[in-house]
Amino acid sequence: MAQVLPGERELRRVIGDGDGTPDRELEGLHESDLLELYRSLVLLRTYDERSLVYHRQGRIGTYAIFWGHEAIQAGSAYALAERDWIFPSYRESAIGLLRGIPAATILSWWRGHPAGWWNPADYNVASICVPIGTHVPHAAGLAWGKRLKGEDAVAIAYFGDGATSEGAFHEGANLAAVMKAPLVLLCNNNQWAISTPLSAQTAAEALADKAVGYGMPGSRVDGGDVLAVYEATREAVERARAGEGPTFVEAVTYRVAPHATADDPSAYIDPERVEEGRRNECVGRYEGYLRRLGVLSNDVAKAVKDEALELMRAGIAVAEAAPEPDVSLLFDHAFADPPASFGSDLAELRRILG
Ligand SMILES: Cc1ncc(C[n+]2csc(CCOP(=O)(O)OP(=O)(O)O)c2C)c(N)n1
Ligand SMILES: [Mg+2]
Repeated sequence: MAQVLPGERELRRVIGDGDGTPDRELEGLHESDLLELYRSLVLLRTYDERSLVYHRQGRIGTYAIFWGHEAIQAGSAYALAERDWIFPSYRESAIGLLRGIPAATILSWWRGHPAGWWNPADYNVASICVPIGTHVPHAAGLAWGKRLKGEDAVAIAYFGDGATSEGAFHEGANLAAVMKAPLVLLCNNNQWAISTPLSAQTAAEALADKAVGYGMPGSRVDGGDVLAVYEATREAVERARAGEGPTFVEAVTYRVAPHATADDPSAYIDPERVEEGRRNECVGRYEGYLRRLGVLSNDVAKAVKDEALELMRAGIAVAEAAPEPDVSLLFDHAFADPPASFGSDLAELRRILG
């Protein structure tokens, strides 16, 4: 386990560059695991690329693009067991696909339709969190609760570089460390919080340094290297399950897409740095690794892509076929015991909507 101390800045990598830097092989990962990870990466990439198209066609609303972040999401999720809980931010909106949440459900969420709701307990995937960092204490609390109940489930919370400046991040990280909650703090450091660069976000040299202040280990990995993310998360999960408490994993990448479909980064971003990031994107890097190992053929690559495209075609069709929601849905799922006023509130709403 890497204990990041000030001065240690090396990013952990498994995938080489196919040239001077050699590939490593990870113990315990078989060919079937490597291909499963590939499927996850391609599924997320396809979800993201199709979503951008659906947005432009007016079929979903504003959408937070995660192109280039797939390795962080697929690599870390693969290190979890089914009983472990995922707390996504809007940047990981589709991570539930890897737990069997239908594409139609997530697309419905982006359509602002109540069919985008799911019961977190059905998948051990919490609701997508849009307020920055507010889910970190939720994840810490759930993890702590699991420990108190003697269950060995772990929670993982995903958040960005910008979230590390939020009070909620501090509260969640501190509580988890003091209580030895089995939590993985997975920071997607894409070096931007909308238009705020990392240099204006923090005076820390590395975000992983923050772990030291909470008394937990931190590791720093190449966020474009799905296997490095997997390895670091696997170690963090083992540590959490062994009762040793939380770990901070900083996955370093670069946001090469707009923050969201409503953003125009040309006002603030360096186009050459974006080009470099696009050339070095994570799905292609992993494909290169698998081909060097002789594990991936053109036929398999095509079948995996076709399957993902079909899932999206079917998903958007189901989402678009959902009937207009009844306004009573606004009141469902909010309270176990709804207050008496709900009846008259709903009647009022129906009267206004005609
Ligand atoms: C509490 C709160 N404050 C402000 C915002 C507006 N906001 C939306 S995204 C964002 C930037 C977050 O950046 P980062 O944490 O780095 O995540 P990224 O979007 O890069 O994945 C901000 C400030 C918000 N959603 N919630
Ligand atoms: Mg960011």
